[in-house]
Amino acid sequence: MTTQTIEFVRPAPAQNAPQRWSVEAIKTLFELPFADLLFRAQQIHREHFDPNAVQLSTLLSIKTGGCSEDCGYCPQSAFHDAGVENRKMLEVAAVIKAAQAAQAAGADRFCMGAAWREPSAEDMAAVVEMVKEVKALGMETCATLGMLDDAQTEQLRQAGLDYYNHNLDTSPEFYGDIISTRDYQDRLNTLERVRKAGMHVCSGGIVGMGESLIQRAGLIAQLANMNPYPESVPINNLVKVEGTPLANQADLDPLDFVRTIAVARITMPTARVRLSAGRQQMSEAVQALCFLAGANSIFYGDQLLTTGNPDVERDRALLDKLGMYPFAEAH
Ligand code: SAM
Ligand code: DTB
Ligand code: SF4
Repeated sequence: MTTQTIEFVRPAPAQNAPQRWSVEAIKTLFELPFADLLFRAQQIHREHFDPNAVQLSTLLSIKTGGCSEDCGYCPQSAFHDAGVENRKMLEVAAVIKAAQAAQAAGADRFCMGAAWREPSAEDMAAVVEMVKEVKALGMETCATLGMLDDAQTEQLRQAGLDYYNHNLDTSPEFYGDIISTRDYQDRLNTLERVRKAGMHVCSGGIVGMGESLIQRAGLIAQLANMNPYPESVPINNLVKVEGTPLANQADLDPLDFVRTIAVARITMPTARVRLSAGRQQMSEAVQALCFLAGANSIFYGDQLLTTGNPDVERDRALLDKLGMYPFAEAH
């Protein structure tokens, strides 16, 4: 796989028309008859993408556990007792080895995640080295390290970081029910810095945390109304981890998850919409509906950060069964 191939499959930066989505208009999309919603999403998907191609992104937790934030869903928060140890940051060599293995298995993007509120100067020196070396392998690079200041954003850009992931997670109205240690505006500020520095923005959220329909619509409105909207939009289904405050949250109806993917596709036509956390708990039929609804990216590899993900063989078998293929292997 060459860098050139990866450049070719990357979608054009989102140059969205100055169309603003009201939360009400998005709620109306959610309430469409299921077939009408999926038809509309599929039409838009086909206008912008090969509908049978999917982007494969492998995640690696480069610093696990002991996080100073209190995000109610997260097993890595030091506020919860989810049995996740506070580990040291991985060595650069271990990260590169994992990236090479991911590339050999067919991943085209490698995302390095850290359980930090924000990186320290010392952390940044190691991450810069990781980004440079993963980039040199010819993979797309992504990192998710918490909040960034201007200097850190610039350091990452210069190291060759293609995408920065920082999720809004939910709507502004529901946010305070889930996280108290930093506010919504902090997240918007980090995303703005990433955008200004010229990196691609990866931002999405989690559904199934007990949000109302209007709050779910509110998350999509926040994302879709960014100008430009994120190039990459991960939609996570809450992974309920024992020991976190959301461990006993009621299951989201899987069809409501599919609807969220469809609404993301309709409101952000050229974004990679990633069917993200929660796939291990999802049937193949629901995953197939997500692809039909416009999802065209998945996390690939048997581990997310601290929780499981379908293994590579199982995902390859599912893609084969659906006549789908990785973007990087298209044409
Ligand atoms: N610490 C950094 C931050 O929060 O920005 C980066 C890593 S953090 C684990 C990245 C994202 O993972 C969160 O914003 C959240 O959307 C997602 N996430 C964490 N725990 C999850 C869970 N149990 N279920 C679904 N998504 C989860
Ligand atoms: C994203 O939106 N989801 C990923 C990635 N970006 C960093 C993380 C999912 C984490 C699921 C829980 C865990 O494995 O700890
Ligand atoms: Fe920390 Fe990120 Fe988990 Fe929040 S989501 S507790 S910031 S690792």
